[in-house]
Amino acid sequence: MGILNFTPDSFSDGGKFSRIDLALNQVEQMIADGAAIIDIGGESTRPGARDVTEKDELSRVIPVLKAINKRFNVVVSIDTSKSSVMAEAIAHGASIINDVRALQNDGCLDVLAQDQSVAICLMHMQGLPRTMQHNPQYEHLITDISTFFEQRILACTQAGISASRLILDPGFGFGKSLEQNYSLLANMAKFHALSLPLLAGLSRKSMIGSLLNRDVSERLAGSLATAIIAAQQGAKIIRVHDVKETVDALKVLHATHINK
Ligand code: 9MG
Repeated sequence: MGILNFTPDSFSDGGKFSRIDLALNQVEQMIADGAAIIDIGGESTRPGARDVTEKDELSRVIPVLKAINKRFNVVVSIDTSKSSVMAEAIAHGASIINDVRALQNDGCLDVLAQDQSVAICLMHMQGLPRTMQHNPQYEHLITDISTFFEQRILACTQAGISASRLILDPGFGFGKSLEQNYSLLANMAKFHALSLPLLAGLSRKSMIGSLLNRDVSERLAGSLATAIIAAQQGAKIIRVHDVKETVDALKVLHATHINK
């Protein structure tokens, strides 16, 4: 899964047309590099990030979604927690809804229950982006996150959303300390007990920067290492910025499986 951030700081300048053009070039490159899914986000969920209005998020995400679907035949995922953005995205051909708030916001379950085709990524987050990294606490990291997943799966099925549409993501960096993040990565395979596909998003995250003392522009090697570990733990989707390098690394891993 290649990341396309469409927040104002992600493309340096220009009007809407040139920003969409730049995004399309980036998508074209990610597809050529081997991305099977493009994840478009119009809201920053970085630690400390502030909320975005519905109007702003819609005006960022929908035009680029339409442009991508017009030009490419690729699975598009929309990273949003707003029911109105979900509804519009589905109406314009999104195939996956990637919700870092796991459909807990008002109206999200209903919107996803009305459509039976799109897949849904339910991510775990403790707290909210603005404050989530202020001393996160767990009784038992893996059990607490598993319990959260069970509750959200139940909420989905009770709302009429089939569990077969769900993907689970433990949410690296979302309300987890450095130690908790690495413990989560080491134990990711435990979530297979819930019998749903797993997604891992680790690319360039501060858990890599803090461990290696690397600025965000210097985290490629660390990101590749985490991608491989997540894949070895059975993650089916790896959400990354550096598609070409990650696909190469995953091909090497797969060759060892084929030739075992
Ligand atoms: C939007 N976003 C940022 N980080 C993410 C992660 O780790 N997983 C998912 N599903 N989405 C993310």
